[in-house]
Amino acid sequence: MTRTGVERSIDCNGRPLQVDRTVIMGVLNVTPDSFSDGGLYHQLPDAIDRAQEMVAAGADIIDIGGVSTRPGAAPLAEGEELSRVLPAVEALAGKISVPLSIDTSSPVVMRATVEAGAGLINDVCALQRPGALETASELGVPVSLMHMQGTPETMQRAPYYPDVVEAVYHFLKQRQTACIDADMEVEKIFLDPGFGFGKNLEHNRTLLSELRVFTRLGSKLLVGLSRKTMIDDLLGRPVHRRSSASAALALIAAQNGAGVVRVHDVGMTHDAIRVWEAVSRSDGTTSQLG
Ligand code: 7PJ
Repeated sequence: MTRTGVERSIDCNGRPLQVDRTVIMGVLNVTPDSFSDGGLYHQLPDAIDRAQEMVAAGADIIDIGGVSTRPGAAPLAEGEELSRVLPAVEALAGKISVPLSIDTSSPVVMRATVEAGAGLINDVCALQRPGALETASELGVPVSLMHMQGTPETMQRAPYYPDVVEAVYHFLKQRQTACIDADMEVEKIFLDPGFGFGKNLEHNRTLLSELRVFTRLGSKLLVGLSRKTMIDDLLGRPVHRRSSASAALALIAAQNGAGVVRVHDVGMTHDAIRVWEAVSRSDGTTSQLG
């Protein structure tokens, strides 16, 4: 049962993604140098186990990334990126039931992974690399466009905005328009303010509290706050002790209009969000969460 009684889903390369409730996107890093899980899932069997564990815990989609975008990270050659992510996509496409998302900015990686079964392109560069927009449009899968100020190498040096909400809104609108002009459907575009990507604590706090403003753009919002430095700024927590705060931030984001939350701690986030959804049903009934 859903609030409207009608199931709404979008097609992700043959797999449906149900979007009439908050979508929980589980993060699968296949990088040897991830800041949040330190290369734990770099080996293929470990990556497969981790993805299956996240699906069992309630993930609606798995986001596979092969490039570290942590502050200060250097760019990576396309071939190296592909050799990390393609085996994971190939292995998982046949093994898990939920759609796979690919966290990449490279058109070569987009094409190879979508051909191998990936169903969503999550690009932290918002399809600005040469050829990325055309490739994504041709592949026809949903896309996520993220705002970033600078590059991962430089973005946290001294982020500055006259008005952070205005700057991010303007950028997302412009990238959304570019996608629509390239024949993409607005329902297949997700927009992401890019927490921590060239933003200080005050910028992140403002974007989170004003998040609902971005829903005016008419696309679903995707938000990643999980285990980010913002939590260290607020509570003084090393990365392995940021789970509860991450679940709280995901819930706040969902309550402020996020349609998709990108998280590492799937079980905790799933329970927090599904309980909120169940008790806030507009028809006044509660449902069994199961
Ligand atoms: C994000 C992402 C995010 C989207 C990363 C990390 C760094 N993709 N990829 N949004 N973050 N769309 O997980 O902390 O916030 S990598």
